[in-house]
Amino acid sequence: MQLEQTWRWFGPGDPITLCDVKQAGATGIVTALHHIPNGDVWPVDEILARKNIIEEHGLRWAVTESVPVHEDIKLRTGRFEEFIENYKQSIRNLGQCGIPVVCYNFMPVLDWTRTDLNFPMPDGSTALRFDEAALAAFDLFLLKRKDAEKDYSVSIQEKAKQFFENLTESQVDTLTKTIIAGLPGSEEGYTITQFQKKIDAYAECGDDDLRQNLILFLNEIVPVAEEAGIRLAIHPDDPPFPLFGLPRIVSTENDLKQLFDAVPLPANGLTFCTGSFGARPDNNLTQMIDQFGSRIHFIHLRNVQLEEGSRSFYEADHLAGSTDMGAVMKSLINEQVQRKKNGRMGLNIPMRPDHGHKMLSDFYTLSNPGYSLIGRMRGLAELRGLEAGIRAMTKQNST
Ligand code: CS2
Ligand code: MN
Repeated sequence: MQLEQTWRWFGPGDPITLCDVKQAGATGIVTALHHIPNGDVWPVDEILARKNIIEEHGLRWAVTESVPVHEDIKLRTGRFEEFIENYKQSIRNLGQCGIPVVCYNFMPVLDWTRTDLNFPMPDGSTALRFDEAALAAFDLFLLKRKDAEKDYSVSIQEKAKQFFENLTESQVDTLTKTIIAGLPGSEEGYTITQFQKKIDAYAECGDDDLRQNLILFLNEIVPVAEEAGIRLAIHPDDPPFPLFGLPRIVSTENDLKQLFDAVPLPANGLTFCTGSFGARPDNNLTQMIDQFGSRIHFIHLRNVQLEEGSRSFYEADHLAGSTDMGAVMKSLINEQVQRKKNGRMGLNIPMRPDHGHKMLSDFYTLSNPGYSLIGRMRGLAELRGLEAGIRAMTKQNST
């Protein structure tokens, strides 16, 4: 018994190869058919082709991350009925091909959001960072969103102004691209005009409306997943607080409770992303694992360093930062022990190092922001050691 060590691979175009992944020590692959337009059905032959490449390398396709949810589904407008039917068919097709877990998210407009992809760490590596003042600067002075100032404290507004005044033209361009052009795995990217239009579409959609739309979506897809032998794993909001006045519904323990109470079937599960939940000091991660452990179908392990007095954070080393990764790992091992006692399947919950620093030879090779080879390999190695150490100490060995 052990967490399954997995690695996100963006497919044949990923500069990091499956041979690299093998040497990094992962056995499971997390991937998606990124070339299929958002909303379309994933055909069986395409799924099988990807599965074959992975298996030819002696690896296993453990998790699909993500099958993206079309904006029309989130808003229940336009072609949402057709897109939900397509989503169901993709789930059935993945089930038929034996891929057991599907990760997805329900964040409006933007997938994960950062403001700096090259934040220097004291050791010379670089990290991803979210700076509340930089985000506010974009919102207030570039996007110029109506009433945006209501969403920021006076001190953040002042910092944003200063920050903006010191930006060169090329820094403005980089900041804009970083926020709205789409980070790895986001299937959509926008220009400022397109982005404003997308935000406007949510003018009448508050938290309760979006939550209702998610529940209606789950009512349709969870039974299909149960039947197809698929476990669904919603990824939390990253970061876990509202951006650009948009609704946010998967950020806290209370959000999770509402989702699981509304649709109790076991296939309605969670991607436990410590980096996302951990960016809110009021989220108690071990308590969340204790409470929703049986729902965790996929784990992202990443540490964030919170910065006092704002919502800013940077991605720290996996065993540094504001999250007590040892305590998290202990709780996850406990969850596995419970599962074993209950005779439950899915003991080897898939886990991946979620992002890594750019370090050493990462600076001389290509990789997607956050998805470096050496940085993630270091993260995975540290997490593997942490798990083995805790198991040795608590005699929860890996058999
Ligand atoms: C991000 C996202 O934090 C993360 O895991 O890298 O790509 C995330 O995996 C997706 O939003 C999940 O749907
Ligand atoms: Mn994550």
